[in-house]
Amino acid sequence: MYAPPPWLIVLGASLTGVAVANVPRWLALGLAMVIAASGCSSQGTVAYQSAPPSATAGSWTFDADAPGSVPAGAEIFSGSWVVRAEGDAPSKPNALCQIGNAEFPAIVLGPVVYGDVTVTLRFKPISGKTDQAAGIIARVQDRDDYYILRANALESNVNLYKYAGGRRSGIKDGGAKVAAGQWQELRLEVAGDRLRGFFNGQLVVEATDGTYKAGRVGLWTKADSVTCFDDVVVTPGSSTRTTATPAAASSSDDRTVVVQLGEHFFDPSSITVNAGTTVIWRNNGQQTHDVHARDGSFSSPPLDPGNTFSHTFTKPGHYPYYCIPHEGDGMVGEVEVR
Ligand SMILES: [Cu+2]
Repeated sequence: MYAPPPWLIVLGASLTGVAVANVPRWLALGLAMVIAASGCSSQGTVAYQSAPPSATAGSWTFDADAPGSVPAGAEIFSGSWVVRAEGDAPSKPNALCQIGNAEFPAIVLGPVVYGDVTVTLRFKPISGKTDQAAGIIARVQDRDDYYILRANALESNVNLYKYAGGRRSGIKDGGAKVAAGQWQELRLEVAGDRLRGFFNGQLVVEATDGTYKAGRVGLWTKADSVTCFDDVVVTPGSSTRTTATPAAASSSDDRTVVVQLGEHFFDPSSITVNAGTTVIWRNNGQQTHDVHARDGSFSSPPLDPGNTFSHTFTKPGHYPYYCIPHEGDGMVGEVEVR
């Protein structure tokens, strides 16, 4: 006959009050439940099933935030995040930078919950011996559960990850030549269960995962990465379009060129840029205009006065474009990429 050790009798009696003879069976059941519970938590916590219809676009240039502060409404999960002046920021003077050291520094930018969403930003990896990472997090449930798209200047890749129950697992890797010390563009589109990562306007990684349906958005780095972020634009829906970034349009960055829209012209109507340049069209007119490439390689939504649209040209070529309502009025332009 089985004789339980004295500590087990005490444990069984004090926790359950069951008869001593039943302790081994109770213990086995209890262990099974603990194993099952920990298995569940590694699947991640799902806090949001959908987004409220009120989810609106947001943009962050950090230029109205005081240096040394954290942007209003942001929530730091991990790491040391601070607004500071960066001399070469795409929109001057400020950027939001991660300057500390943690396993996975992360910050949520605001309280808005999005379902399908597109997050576009500029980033500059500055230093880091272990890592030089820059990431976007989306469908954030809490500090332990979200999707990550991250670029790494040490590994030359742009990868998708799932963070669930505080554990990171790879979804898919994509190759891209990420440079240290340069401002580059990263974009994450999440639509349904499809995740797409873009680097400097090029699709570099695509996968599906159905764990998270909706959530907040934010920024991410890894380990000792010192990384700055600027011109974050969050748009509900899966559109690749970018609107309402007036600060970006005033940039004097030589990798950024601004074209004004008026009645009924583009100014300048003909530009020549180097590959990798981002062109920002800004509607300074009184009417609604738009920007459409003849080859379909870029296409804006209707741009109300004051709104902008941007496209990064990565391949040399000739790119004529036009405004749909005013093409007949001669509202056409062209970009020469060398
Ligand atoms: Cu027009």
